[in-house]
Amino acid sequence: MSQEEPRPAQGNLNELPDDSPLVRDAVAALRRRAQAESQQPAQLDLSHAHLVRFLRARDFDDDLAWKLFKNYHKWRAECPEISADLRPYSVLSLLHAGYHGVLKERDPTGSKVIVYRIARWDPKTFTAFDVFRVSLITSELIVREIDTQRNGVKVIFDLQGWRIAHAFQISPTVAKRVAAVLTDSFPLKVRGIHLINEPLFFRPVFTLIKPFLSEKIKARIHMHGDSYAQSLQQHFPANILPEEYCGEAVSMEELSKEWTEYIMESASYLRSISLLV
Ligand code: VIV
Repeated sequence: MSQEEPRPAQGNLNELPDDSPLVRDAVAALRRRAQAESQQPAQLDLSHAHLVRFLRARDFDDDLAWKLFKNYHKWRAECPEISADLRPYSVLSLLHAGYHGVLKERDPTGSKVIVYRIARWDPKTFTAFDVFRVSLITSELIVREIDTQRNGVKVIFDLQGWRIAHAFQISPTVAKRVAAVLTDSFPLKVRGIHLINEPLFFRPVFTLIKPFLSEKIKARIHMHGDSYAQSLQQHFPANILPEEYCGEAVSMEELSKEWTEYIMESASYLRSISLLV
């Protein structure tokens, strides 16, 4: 521990920049632990940029950050169908169909906001694994931003168009994997999950996922139904929401086009963090 800075209360370490000595010390400690305790340390990314996100996601609690680090690498190794190849080519037409977009503005608490539109997912063409990979790709890109490491993410799922064919894709294995990334297997704080236009027969799918979720995450899930305008705006101001969702910001079409371009520009980074290419 360096002496120059007084140590702030644990949560406040999250306010410190990457080059702060206290942050560097915590990263170095996590690196030593990974080197000492993992089977194949040579294959791990032990860079500052990679390690610091686990610390910020757990407010610099060393033990929780280490647990999250292990869970993340275990999850990725166990789910090759989703995570082995993060190059965007396999999901290109899903991206072009406008399946998701990332809002330009953060919400008032600083969270990054992602909107997914199930109606743009054709379950005959894309499996749940493909669709999941889109979320993983976008998560890997946004987690590089320091404000996202600090303030986490909120997602809005527009479940309009949810059909039996979608529900069939959500096997117990997929449900477990969804629950794992939401709770303790990805270095992003999940600050809110907002479902809109959810049909009645989405319930069974939610029932499948629920037992694997922590109380904390369950409390952050909001179901808004199809007259969502007011209740959604209690969480997100209209000026950051896309026009399709009663907001005043640019359209989903625009957002999803821009985010797709950003994903394509990031293809070589995504390749570099893939496991098998
Ligand atoms: O991927 O922070 C049945 C979040 C999400 C992520 C990932 C990270 C993350 C918030 C999810 C949310 C979406 C990777 C890091 C879990 C991918 C979901 C893929 C499935 C196949 C979509 C089908 C629709 C769901 C409906 C919503 C379920 C909620 C209870 C999340």
